[in-house]
Amino acid sequence: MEEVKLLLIRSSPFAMSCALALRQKGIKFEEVHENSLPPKTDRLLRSNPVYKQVPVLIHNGKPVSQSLVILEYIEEAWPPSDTTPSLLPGSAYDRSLSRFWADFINKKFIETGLKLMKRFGEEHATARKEIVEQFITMEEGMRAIGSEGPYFLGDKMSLADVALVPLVPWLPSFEALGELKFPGPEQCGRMHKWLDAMRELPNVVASVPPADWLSQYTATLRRFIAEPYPGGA
Ligand SMILES: N[C@@H](CCC(=O)N[C@@H](CS)C(=O)NCC(=O)O)C(=O)O
Repeated sequence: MEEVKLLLIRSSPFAMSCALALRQKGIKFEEVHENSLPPKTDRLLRSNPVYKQVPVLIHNGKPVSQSLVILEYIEEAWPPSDTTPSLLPGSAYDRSLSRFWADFINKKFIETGLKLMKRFGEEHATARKEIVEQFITMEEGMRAIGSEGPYFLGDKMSLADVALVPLVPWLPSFEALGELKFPGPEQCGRMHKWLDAMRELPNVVASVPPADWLSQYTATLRRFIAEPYPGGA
């Protein structure tokens, strides 16, 4: 009997991607909620001693960390079969595209979005500008691939979609934290088609928190980051 646990915090975009990948593969797993504020648990420090961050996948007692590594691990540990879908497209070139966009989303887009919550001043102003540019870059990327969608590369979900799924609940938070508005369907039709399709999927709904809850949480956390000890010395 396999034992699969995912260490996460509910707001973590990277954890949402791992949870969706597990659900797409049909793998039963336990969600283990870590502290969203210090202190970190011994369990987290032991299982991810290098980065000390969530998400961590623990498969039969063995920890795997860094969400892109976890996603690749899930694809390899539960390989495609008649009953298990692949998270990668069929051709080597399309697989490279899916990995390329998953990497861009993970290292650029989501990290820029998190700066809207954590950073102030010039860094915040730069992030506000960059995140809108990156949204448009993804629209252009989808159009260059040339498929109708609704997924990033076409009619099947792949790593690029799994990496981007945190945008489903985080979009209103990014807009509020950055005091910005992403381009609408008239300018970014493929991105909005993607968002509309992803919002309807039961595995997505199960893997992301409600957008309203997240907006309140991120606004509170930003206030806390700005002034960790209100009224304190
Ligand atoms: N590159 C990592 C990023 C993970 C990450 O930033 N995790 C955040 C939550 S979203 C975290 O654990 N932050 C707590 C900390 O860094 O102390 C990945 O893709 O897994």
